[in-house]
Amino acid sequence: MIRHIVSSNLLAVAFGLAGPVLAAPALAQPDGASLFAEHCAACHGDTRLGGTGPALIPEALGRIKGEDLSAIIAGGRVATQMPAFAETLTPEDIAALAAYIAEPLAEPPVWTADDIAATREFDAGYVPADAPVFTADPLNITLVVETGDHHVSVLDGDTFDVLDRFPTPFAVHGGPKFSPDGRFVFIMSRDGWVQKYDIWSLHQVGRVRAGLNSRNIAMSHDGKWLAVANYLPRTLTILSTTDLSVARVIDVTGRDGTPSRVSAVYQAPDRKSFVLALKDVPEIWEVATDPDAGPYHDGFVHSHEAGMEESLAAEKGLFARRRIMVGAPIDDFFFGPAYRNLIGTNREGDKGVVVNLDVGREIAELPLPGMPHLGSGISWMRDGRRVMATPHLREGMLSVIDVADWKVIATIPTAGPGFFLRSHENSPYVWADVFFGPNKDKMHVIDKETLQIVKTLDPAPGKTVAHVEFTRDGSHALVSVWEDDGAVIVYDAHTLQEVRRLPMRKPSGKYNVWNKTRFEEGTSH
Ligand code: DHE
Repeated sequence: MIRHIVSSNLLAVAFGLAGPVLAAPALAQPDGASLFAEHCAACHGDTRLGGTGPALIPEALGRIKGEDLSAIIAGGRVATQMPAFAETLTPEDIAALAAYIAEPLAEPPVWTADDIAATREFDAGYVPADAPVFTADPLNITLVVETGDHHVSVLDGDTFDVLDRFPTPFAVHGGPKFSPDGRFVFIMSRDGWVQKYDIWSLHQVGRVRAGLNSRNIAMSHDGKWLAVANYLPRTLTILSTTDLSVARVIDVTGRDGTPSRVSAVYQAPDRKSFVLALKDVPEIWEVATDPDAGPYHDGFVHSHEAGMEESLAAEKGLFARRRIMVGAPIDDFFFGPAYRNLIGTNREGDKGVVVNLDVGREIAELPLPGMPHLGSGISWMRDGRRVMATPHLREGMLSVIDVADWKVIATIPTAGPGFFLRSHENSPYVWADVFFGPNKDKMHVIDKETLQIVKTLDPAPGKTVAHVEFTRDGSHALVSVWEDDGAVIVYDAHTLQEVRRLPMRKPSGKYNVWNKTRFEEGTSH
């Protein structure tokens, strides 16, 4: 409004319409907040926390910055309802809007159990099938998350036919989590929506918004509970998997009272617990998913090393919480055998810290420079000893660690920093992508015994090639061409020859029901 007054004054002056000659007023700067209210709030919410469109806050916009944000506002987003504003807004308006949505929210948002419950929605047309509505092996189904147009394709793992393709919430991140019987899958978006889908019926069951900005989800050992790790608000939401109702919202606050984001939550089935790392305070939490879960029973040993003692939650029972104090906040982590230890990385990404979950303290430290991506770690038996490997987000190498003594036994140079690793018990190879840099189109295949690269695949020159998943029996490996007009390439996992190429819209992760529900040893979490 102010801008319109200014422009009519200027016009009047320019054309000599006004009586007395006025000094030209200073040009008003476009106001991002008013522009947002006028043009964006209807879809993205008055509070910027999302509506029919996604949340527009720095936590959600992540890696989209400055000019890129302006370009999206100006040009719109293909295949979404986001229109182009280049015709309606000036470049200055667009820049002001981009700056406004990149600003953090003034106050931390509140999102209570009641708010969550109010978002629950179920598909009226959903009728649970008594048996799979398809003839394919239900345990060899592979889901492909297509982030290009926010869909998931349901693949028959034997024929590679697409059985269904369904819409997901905007910007799915992290691995979907299956119920232990492999029938249902839960999918999370960065805006905190959790979607439940029935694989047997090939039908969505419903959705709920469990957080406002979320990291990942974890399924409890018995399939009853789903934990949602949130950045906003600072909470861990626990949902009932049956009906997506809220079982508990746990405030994530350090022992000293500092609220914290959750770096990641994973299930520790052998311990009947969820284990989560806190991003802003030096604590790891263990939350019982069974009233009699191991660490919570009487007589559990306390250790009292300065600054690293563990404490048992005063309460016992379902969702009882235990804090483990560590030296520094942990960003992401990977479990050792039998879930006794975890190896985490610090936020600086230059070392690994091993925390023993039984005694509740750090037991080892190892050099892991270059931002190890431990959430993508995998483990296998090599020459009679269990090893784990992790890629590094900032260096072109893989670290291979002996998990008995937590020593780095090998460093495998790669053609650039990678994001994901995968193998299978029946495969002699580890597949490692090169996600970043000029060699992003390469995929290394590495011998699990010799730790040598045996082949480097280059299936789509110039395009990002990343993330691998195996079929149930390990006979085939599925690789993403991570582009909007991308593909999933099916390889014979032994001959390393291409068998099939399925067109997909920016396929990111792929998840095989068997490998995920049976904790197949070549898969991460
Ligand atoms: Fe992810 C998994 C964290 C950026 C695609 N990512 C995970 C997990 C964590 C994590 C903790 C494990 C969750 C699980 O599966 O339960 N990711 C982070 C980050 O901290 C980081 C570096 C910064 C961020 O923006 O959050 C990050 N991740 C990305 C991307 O930029 C990727 C490539 C594209 C995207 O979708 O945003 C990406 N992350 C993925 C995928 C998985 C994942 C596909 C699941 C891999 C799997 O095989 O399980």
